[in-house]
Amino acid sequence: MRDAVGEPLSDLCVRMQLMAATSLFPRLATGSDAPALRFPERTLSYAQLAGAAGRVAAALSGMRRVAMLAESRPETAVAAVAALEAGVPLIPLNPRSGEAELTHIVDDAAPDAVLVAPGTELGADLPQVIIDLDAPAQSLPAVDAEDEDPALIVYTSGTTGPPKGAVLPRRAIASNLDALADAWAWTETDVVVHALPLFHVHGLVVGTLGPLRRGGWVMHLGRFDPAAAGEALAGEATMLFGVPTMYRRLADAAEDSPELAAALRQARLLVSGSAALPAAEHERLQRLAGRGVVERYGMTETLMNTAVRADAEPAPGTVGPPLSDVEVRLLDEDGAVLDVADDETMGELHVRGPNLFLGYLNRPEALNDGWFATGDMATRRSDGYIRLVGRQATDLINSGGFKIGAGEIEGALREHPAVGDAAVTGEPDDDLGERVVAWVVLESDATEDELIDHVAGQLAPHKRPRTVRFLDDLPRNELGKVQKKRLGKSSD
Ligand code: MCA
Ligand code: AMP
Repeated sequence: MRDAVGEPLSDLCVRMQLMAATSLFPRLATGSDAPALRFPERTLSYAQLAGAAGRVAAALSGMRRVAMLAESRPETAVAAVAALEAGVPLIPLNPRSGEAELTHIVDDAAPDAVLVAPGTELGADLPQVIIDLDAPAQSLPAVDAEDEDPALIVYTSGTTGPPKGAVLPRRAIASNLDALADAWAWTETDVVVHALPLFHVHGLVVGTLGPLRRGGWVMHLGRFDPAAAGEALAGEATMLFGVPTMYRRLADAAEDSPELAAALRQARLLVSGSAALPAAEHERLQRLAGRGVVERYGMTETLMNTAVRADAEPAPGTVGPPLSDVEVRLLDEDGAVLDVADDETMGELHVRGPNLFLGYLNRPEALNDGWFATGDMATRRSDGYIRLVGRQATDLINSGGFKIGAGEIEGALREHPAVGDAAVTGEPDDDLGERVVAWVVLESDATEDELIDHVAGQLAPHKRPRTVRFLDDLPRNELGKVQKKRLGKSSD
C-alpha cells in the first residue's frame, strides 16, 4: 500500500488506516501507550488522549459548532482532537482576547458552547464544556464527517474591518499535513518541540495536529524559552517549529551557550515560519550551530503552501518550492499571469490546491476558479523556489509572527476618551521583526502607558503599540486619507 504521495506506508500506518479510515489521527485507535502529548504539567499517551477526547466528543454530540479557549495546555490539544473526531467544527480563541475581539467572534460564529480547561473561563455568556483530564475515559465515537466538512474556523486579521473566520475543511488539514510529511520526511519517530500559541494554524495545525497525524508526539513548552527548547533538542525532540523572533532569541542565547548551540546542531530539522527569517539570522545560526534552518510559508486560509525540503540545501531568503499538491502562480498588477521564473520579476502570489479553505464564515467571497490571492508579493526561481518580497497591503503588521491589522488598533485607540485621532504603522524591530507604533493626536491628557494598556485591554496584548508618538495633527491628503508614508513607514 502507498500513501497519497506515493511513499510506501509503514506496517503500523497500514494497520491504522484499515482500523479507522476516516480519523485524521489513525494512531488514536491503537490504544498505544506511546506518548502523544507532553506539556510541562502533563504527558498523555495515545490511549489516554483517545480516552479523554472520547469523553469530550460525547459531550459535543448534536452541537453545530463550538469554540475553544486555546490556552497553551494539554486540555486544548484534547479539545481539538475531540472536536475533529466528533466532526464538530471548532473555533480556537486566543485566551487573551480583549472584550471587543471576543464579542465579535462569538457574535459572528455563534458557537453552541465553549470548551475550557478547569479553572479557566470565558468572558462571554456561553455554555461551557469543561475538559477534565482526570474524568473517566470514554471511547471515541466513529468519525461521522466527510472530507469537505468544516473542521476548524480560525479568525484572521485583515487590514480593515474585524477579523474573519477562515473555514478549513478536514481535507485541507489531512492533505497539508501529509504534504509536509513528504517534504520533511516526517514520521512517527519524530518528536516536535515548540512553544507556539494554540489559537493559530502554526501552533495548532502544523505543530500539534501534525505530530498526532504522524503518530509521533509533540512536546509543548508552555511558553517560549531558549534554554528549554535546547534541553528538549538535546533530549528526545527531533524537530523544532518556531517563528523568526524565537530563532533570533535562540541565536542570542546560543552566542553564550555552547550547550544550546550543540543542541540546535543535533536537531533533525529546524523549521521557521509565519514571518521572514532574515538572511543575517540564517547566517548567525549557521555560524553558531553549524546547520541551517528551513523556512515554510503559509496562511490561515491556505495552511502551508511552500517549504524547503529536509533533503535540500538550506536556502536562506526563500520559502522553498510549492508542496507536492499545491499550485502557485504570479500575477501582475493588471491580473495577468506572469510566465516567468527569473527570481526577479515580482507578482502577487496566487495558490490553488487541496490545502485551501472553503471560504470565510458568513462572507460570500468566492475563490477565482479555485485560486486564492494571498496578498503576498513574490518572485520565482527556475527551480520553483519562491522568494517573498513583501505584502501588497502594508497596513498588515507582522509582529513576532502575529498578523495585526492597523485598522483594528486605530479603532481601539479612537475609543479612548483622550484620543482625538490615531494612526498605526509598523516599524522594523530587531526582536519582533515589526513593531506596532501608534501616532496619536490628544484631546486631553493621557500617557503612553495608559494608551498601551487601553489597547491591551480592548484587544489581545500582542496587538498593543510598543511605542506611542504624540502629534498635533495627522498628515492627510486632500481626500482626508492619512498619509502614513509621512509618518515614517510606507503604506498604500
Ligand atoms: C505586556 N503584557 C501585557 C501588557 N504588556 N498584558 C496586558 N497589558 C499590557 N499592557 C503581557 C503579555 O500578555 C504577555 O504575558 C507578556 O506581557 C509578553 O507579551 P509580549 O510582549 O507580546 O510577548 P513577546 O515576548 O513579545 O512574544 C514574542 C513571541 C510571540 C513569543 C515570539 O510573539 C509569539 O508567540 N509569536 C508567535 C505567533 C504565531 O504563532 N503566529 C502564527 C500565526 P505572558 O508573558 O504572561 O504571556 S500565522 C499562521 O499561523 C500562518 C499560517 C503561518 O504561516 O504560520
Ligand atoms: P496569517 O494571516 O496569520 O495567516 O499569516 C499569513 C502571512 O504570514 C502570509 O500571508 C505571509 O505574509 C506571512 N508568512 C508566513 N510564513 C512566512 C515566511 N516563511 N516568510 C515570510 N512571511 C511569511
